Amino acid sequence: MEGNNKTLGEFIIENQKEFKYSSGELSRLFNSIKLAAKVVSHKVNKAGLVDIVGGVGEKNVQGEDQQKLDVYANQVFIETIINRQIVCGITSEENDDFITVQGGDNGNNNKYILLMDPLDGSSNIDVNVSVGTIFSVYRRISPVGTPVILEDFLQPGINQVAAGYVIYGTSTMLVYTTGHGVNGFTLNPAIGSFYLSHPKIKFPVDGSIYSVNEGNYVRFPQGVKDYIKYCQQEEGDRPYTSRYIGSLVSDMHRNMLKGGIYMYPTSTKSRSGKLRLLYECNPMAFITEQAGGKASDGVTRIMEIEPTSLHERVPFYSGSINMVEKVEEFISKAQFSKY
Ligand code: P6P
Repeated sequence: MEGNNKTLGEFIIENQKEFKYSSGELSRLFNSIKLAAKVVSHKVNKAGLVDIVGGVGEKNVQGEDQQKLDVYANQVFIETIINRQIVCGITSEENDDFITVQGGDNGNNNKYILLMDPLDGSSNIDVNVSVGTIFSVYRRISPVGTPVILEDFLQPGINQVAAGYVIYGTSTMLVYTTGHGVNGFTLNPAIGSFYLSHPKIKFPVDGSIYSVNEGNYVRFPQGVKDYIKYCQQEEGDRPYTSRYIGSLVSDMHRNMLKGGIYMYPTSTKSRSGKLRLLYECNPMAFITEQAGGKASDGVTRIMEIEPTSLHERVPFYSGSINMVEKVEEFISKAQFSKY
């Protein structure tokens, strides 16, 4: 305890029973994520001083320049998770295919799989803007004791057993859910422990912040253009405030605390949108819904989308329920008026 704030470890033990199917597995899982987050946080906070900023000259499966910290964070999370004997497979934004975690000589008895974006928003790294790690956990569907298969990773978001993010900002925070609400823990770097700083986070039902890359305005669907113009009208509590950091974890974290909507629509430049369903949209949707918000692709609930490939992209609208329903209304009207 620090003051009257319990540590992440104490909180997990107290809430162990909430993690269904667990036999101490939640603790082991989160202990590995906690450790990896501390190691990456240390490196991120020294990025300007140590030669780990900038690209490595490689491109990841998304065709994006891999930043050195991307590669580093990916390695740290993968190695830490594998060493804890808790998962049978891992999917990462940085890896083309999923990683099979070898079990002991009797095959792999681990029951969980992890999907992650090890360092989201990495283009912000060398300009000293907050970045984050996003993770999502499922129970495997293939038989325990056999190698993990692709279908284990292609489950809809409603099957998630845990999801969370680490935000490497002015302070490092771990925010997660196991389906019983959302809690935030802040790292005290002097001690190396995460302390419960944001218990039972709730998305305000309404908000006045909209987060979207307005540089793509001309490429957006008509309904999205109509909603953005609605946000900019002088009426009632509008115009709203436009806040867009270009780092999903940072934009979503701020909007969850203050009220707002994050949008990454389809556009004539990215027909399916940009964000990846499995390790960005689903975990952020789980957290959003557990905090009382809403997350959709503009029409369908994100967590009910049936995935078809590891790195598939979907349009993403997530945040205060009234704001998401408003943009869905504009999208529906524009679709309807087209015929
Ligand atoms: P754009 C970072 O690359 C990311 O995946 C999200 O973190 C962020 O919100 C978005 O892409 C920014 O994309 O096209 O607006 O620069």
